[in-house]
Amino acid sequence: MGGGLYSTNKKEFDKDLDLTKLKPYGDTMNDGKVQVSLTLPVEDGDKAVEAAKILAKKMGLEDPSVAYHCALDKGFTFCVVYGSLTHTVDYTSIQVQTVDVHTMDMSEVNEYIKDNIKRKVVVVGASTGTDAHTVGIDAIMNMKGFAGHYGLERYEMIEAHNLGSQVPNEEFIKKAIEFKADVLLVSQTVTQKNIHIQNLTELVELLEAEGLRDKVILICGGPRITHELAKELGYDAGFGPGKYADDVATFAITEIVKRNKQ
Ligand code: B12
Repeated sequence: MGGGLYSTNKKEFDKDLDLTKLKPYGDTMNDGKVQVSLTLPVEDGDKAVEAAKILAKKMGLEDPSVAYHCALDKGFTFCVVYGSLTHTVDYTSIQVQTVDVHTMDMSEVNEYIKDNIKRKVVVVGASTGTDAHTVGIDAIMNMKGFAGHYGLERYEMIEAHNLGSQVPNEEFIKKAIEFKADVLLVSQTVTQKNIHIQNLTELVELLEAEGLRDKVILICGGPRITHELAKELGYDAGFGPGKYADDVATFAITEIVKRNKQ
């Protein structure tokens, strides 16, 4: 699309691009092509396929076709539907809240801490409440890290304590006090019935009641956590997919230094 073979045609391609009426791109500009997967709780067959197409039309897909379908189990059909989206979005009007810092790598983080904080930074993390998912918090904290980014345990100037999963908020706070945490990391993966909001809110309330909220950098993360949601819930920052230990470490240590200067 952007380069290589197609680069000489880029101007032609972009000719019809109107960012106030942005549509998905499949093969040609503004064709709106999308692929959606869904599971219907009915037997696999022609009726299920037709139902998927009708639903796709209701979603705003023109000329939907079911590219693939199969029985997931008795009474459950998985469908991949392909079609052209009729809706558009005004890209120019979109505002997003993101963590606005230039991410330092591991050695830069260590140097920054040595120069500006002059002692190890203590980080305590957990997947809290009933949430049993550990892969997210491990990706951020474990020595080996994730996707080529070492975890916080690897950082010379960070003392990292990963408490694992299903840690009740009260226990999490107890450990934060015991380890004299500078930074608290909370992972929330399950969002059914907004359980993550409940859990995250309860932690803020408990920290406030203990008089600890202002003494720590409070960060949450998970597949459906955005920075905007985190701020709304009283956190200093929120990180979702595609964010790693270096992003979190950079935010936390620059925030500690900023606060100490105030
Ligand atoms: C593995 C897995 C499990 C494993 C977990 C094992 C383990 N030790 O973690 C097991 C089988 C135990 C499990 C159980 C359940 N699971 Co599950 N699980 C998954 C699965 C397949 C992968 C999750 C994962 O590991 N992702 C990889 C990590 C690296 O990604 P990540 O968490 O997003 O982390 C990144 C960022 O979000 C961020 N991040 C994450 N945390 C933090 C924290 C901080 C502080 C920061 C800064 C950043 C950060 O950094 C990471 C790296 O970029 C997902 C489906 C999927 N494909 O995503 C379902 C999924 C999460 N599970 C789901 C469900 C429903 C459950 C169960 C409730 C099922 C059930 N009915 O029993 C139980 C819940 C049990 C419980 N009490 O929590 C749903 C959640 C739906 C929802 N919206 O709530 C999913 C989405 C599956 C689905 N499509 O329905 N699950």
